[in-house]
Amino acid sequence: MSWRINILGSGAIGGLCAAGAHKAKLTYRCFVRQDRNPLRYAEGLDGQITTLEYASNDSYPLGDTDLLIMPLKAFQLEDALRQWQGKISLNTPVLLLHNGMGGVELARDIIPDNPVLLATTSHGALKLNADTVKHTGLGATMLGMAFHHPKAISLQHQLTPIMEACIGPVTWRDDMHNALWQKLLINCAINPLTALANVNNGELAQASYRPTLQAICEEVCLTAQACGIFIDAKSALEQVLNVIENTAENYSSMHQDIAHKRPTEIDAINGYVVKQAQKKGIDVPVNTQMLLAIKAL
Ligand code: KPL
Repeated sequence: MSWRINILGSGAIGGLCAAGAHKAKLTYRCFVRQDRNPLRYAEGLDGQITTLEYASNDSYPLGDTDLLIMPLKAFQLEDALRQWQGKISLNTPVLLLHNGMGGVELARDIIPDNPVLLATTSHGALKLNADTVKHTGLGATMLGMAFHHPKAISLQHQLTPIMEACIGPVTWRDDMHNALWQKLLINCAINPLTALANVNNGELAQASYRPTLQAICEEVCLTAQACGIFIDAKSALEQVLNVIENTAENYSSMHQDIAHKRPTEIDAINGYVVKQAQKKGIDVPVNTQMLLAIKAL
């Protein structure tokens, strides 16, 4: 059975997925909204340029062996899910790939019968201009089910190799929610600080940022624990420092959004932590400060 991969949007991570599918000779097409330019080129870590395939601005019905990948911003997801909900069969797997939280709740609400997968990636990517994306840092991707589905095991076997080609290396996680909280922690620490200070990720290795990074990690860990997810604060800070080192040359997605005057994902990142903390009666002053400072920009 040959899968057709459908990639939504014109974002940097979607561009990486398309380039990976192209190089592996998989069948894929990219869809963008009517008013948006499609991505045309992807520059690999080795400098090699891939010319991407592009379907059209018109979405068309997707069947059971069409994988729909949604590498969108968290705030674009609701509209996109509503737009595609009538165009996909109930068996079409939908893969959410965004920073921050909130996608699972939307998918459960809008496409409750479809198999929904979640992915989170630490690959770095940058849009050089409207039609070119550049792979800026080698990362890894975690993949798992968003919620229970009877076909979960066969989907794991079918879709892991596909995603491996698109944006590997891929690790399948049965505890995807833990993985998402770990990525949330990294985004809470790196994204607002780089955007506010107008620096690349590597700058955050300076000692002056350490107390803020540590406070963010501690607050996120406390909130995660109250939500039933255990992340140790010490290893959390170590993880953040590792990502800072491995993506030192990258500008975070929030830095890029602020620099291009685009809406940010702050509500799904630090905003999500602040909301969960409020529900649990936990004080998270540094995450609140990040949220307010980014909103004020
Ligand atoms: O996910 C990222 C982002 O920029 O959104 C990190 C891991 C921080 C890499 O820049």
